[in-house]
Amino acid sequence: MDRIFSGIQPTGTPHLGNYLGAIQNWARLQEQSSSVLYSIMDMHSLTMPKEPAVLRRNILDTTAAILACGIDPKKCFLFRQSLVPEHAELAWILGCLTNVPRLLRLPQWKMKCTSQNNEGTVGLLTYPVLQAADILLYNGQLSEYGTILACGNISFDRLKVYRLWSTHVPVGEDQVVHLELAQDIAQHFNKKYGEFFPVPKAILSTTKKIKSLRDPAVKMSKSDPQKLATVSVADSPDEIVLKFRKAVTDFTSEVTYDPVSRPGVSNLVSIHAAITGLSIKEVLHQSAGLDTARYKMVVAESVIQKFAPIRNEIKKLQEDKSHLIKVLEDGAEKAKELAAPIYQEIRRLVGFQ
Ligand code: AQP
Repeated sequence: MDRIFSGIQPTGTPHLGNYLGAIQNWARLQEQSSSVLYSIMDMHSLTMPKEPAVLRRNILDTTAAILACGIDPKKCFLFRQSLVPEHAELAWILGCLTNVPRLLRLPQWKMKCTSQNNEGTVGLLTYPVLQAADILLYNGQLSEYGTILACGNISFDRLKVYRLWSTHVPVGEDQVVHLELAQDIAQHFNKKYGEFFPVPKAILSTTKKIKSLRDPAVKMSKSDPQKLATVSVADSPDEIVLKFRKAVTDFTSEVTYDPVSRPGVSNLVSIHAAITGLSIKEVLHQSAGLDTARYKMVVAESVIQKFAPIRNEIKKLQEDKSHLIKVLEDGAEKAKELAAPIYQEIRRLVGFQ
């Protein structure tokens, strides 16, 4: 049986990149397995410190946005990471199996550490180990002891049933190295303590990284300080139009797709294709004859159409905070139920029990 695990950091309202690169895919995946876990990664978000009140608000805003995008708590377990402390406990165990030089080589460390003036924290260095724990916590081999069976005069001994969970993790390209680390850690654990973790597998999102509208050399990010760079799923039509109107392109007015020499306009084409479900070729065919100024408005309109119902739903959901809190708490209870037997077995294997 396959389990699916993925998460999002509550670092602000999700944006077009989060939607196209992750959440849209999550909505499809929740239909494909009865064991799907989506987590609001509040512990991860502390790697870039936030005021407590801001974090509290972001957790609920992210939850409202995810529900509004079609994630249904009846079809998946939607929970807040810190409500399941086994994530942190397992991260400690796995951290004791991970070499520091392996972490120092990860590209995200180098990039984020530079953005913190080369004074990265222990949390920033080791969060990929916490990511490994997030996945492996739901990925053990569960051993269940069935009841003693009697059949005629043949009695069976206690029946040992092994169920093998293999976890599939939907990831963007930039996260592949972190999933490889989780695979290595799982193998290291198995070598030291005996075969226990099936090695997790990546489901690569087909959507390429959506780039900043102000600088197509970098990805769209919640934490980008430039307000016009990021289109939030909760933006009004006027805000969306303004952001696309100001999107950085180049001096050629034709609409073409060439991410290397024309990154700005190619980003618009990628957004247009992903939001409408058309291929790049179909989008270019439809846009033949438009100049980039008019094309920006076509793309803006397609985003407005997609986000209008989501925006209305977010507003409704934000009015009932206690409902959002309950969704996350109920999800955490269910996630704990899945994690508990696996974590108990890990405790036994390492000698804590
Ligand atoms: N620009 C993007 N294009 C496509 N996919 C993206 N994702 C993030 N940005 C883009 C995918 O969204 C999921 C959740 O991301 P996250 O919030 O856990 O972390 P992140 O990648 O660090 O996202 P942000 O928006 O850039 O947040 P901040 O600014 O806080 O760091 C992931 O699957 C990610 O690949």
